[in-house]
Amino acid sequence: MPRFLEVQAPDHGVRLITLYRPEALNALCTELLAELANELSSADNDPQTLAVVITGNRKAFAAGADIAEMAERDLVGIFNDPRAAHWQRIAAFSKPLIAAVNGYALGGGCELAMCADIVIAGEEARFGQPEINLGIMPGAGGTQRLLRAVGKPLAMQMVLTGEAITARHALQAGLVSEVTQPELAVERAMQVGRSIATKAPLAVRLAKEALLKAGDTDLASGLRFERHAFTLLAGTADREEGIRAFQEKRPAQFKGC
Ligand code: DAK
Repeated sequence: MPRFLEVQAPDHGVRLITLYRPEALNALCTELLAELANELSSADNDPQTLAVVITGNRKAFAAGADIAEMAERDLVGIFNDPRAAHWQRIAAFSKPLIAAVNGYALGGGCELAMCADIVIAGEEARFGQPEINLGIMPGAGGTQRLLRAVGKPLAMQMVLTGEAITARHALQAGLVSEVTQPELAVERAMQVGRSIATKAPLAVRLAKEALLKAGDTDLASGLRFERHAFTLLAGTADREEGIRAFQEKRPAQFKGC
């Protein structure tokens, strides 16, 4: 049983994972990160799970890496930091990951939101990379993913000043896809997840992979990947079902094959 997560069984294909370390504003200690990486691996292998929503509480999605834990690590400790492998496993989750963010998403918390494919923010959410105030810099994607999401000027401003931005600013900048009232963020994220869960799982998986390629490859390679992925889907029963259902004017019943 995880100590720092609450996990619900899939609801219409969507598994809800809630970070639960309220006394430290969901600071991402190594154990929490390990539990999250394990939970996502298990969701990846579970055919009943077609998407995952990750959330925190009203005050904090996550206030970053655990500063007390970080203080104990010297250079060699950071060099051999087990958190890096947990972050890699989180980022490698192959199904759609939706973050429902309320409150603080700071440092590693903002980086965790950026590992998600879709981010829904409650209007009181705050996104920031305050590591610079601690004499360090982001270490889990906060320079690379943030710049790709919001562009150079805002990424520079956030990382170099450590100042957080509002949910509305994050929406305008492209860091989040929707802003809701705080109490509706999780339900809206679940709704988006349930919508995705009705689609053909192989098409969803390849579409996610192709979209992620756009962020880390040149256009010609990205287009080549898209073309191959598109072609692969021509061999699936779900493609046949999708087209037939359209022609027969009925909802498609996808099977993931
Ligand atoms: N770590 C540990 N404890 C934290 C914490 C954190 N990041 N954030 C908050 N807490 C704890 C506080 O110490 C306090 O505990 P008690 O004193 O009650 O025991 C409790 O949560 C409530 O916090 P506050 O009393 O401070 O609450 P306030 O409402 O007054 O302020 C705040 C909320 C979010 C503005 C403030 O707590 C704050 O500034 N927190 C720190 C935010 C921060 O600097 N985050 C960045 C951390 S550095 C890497 C991967 C990732 C990273 C690095 C490397 N590798 C794989 C290499 C990431 C680094 C970071 O995220």
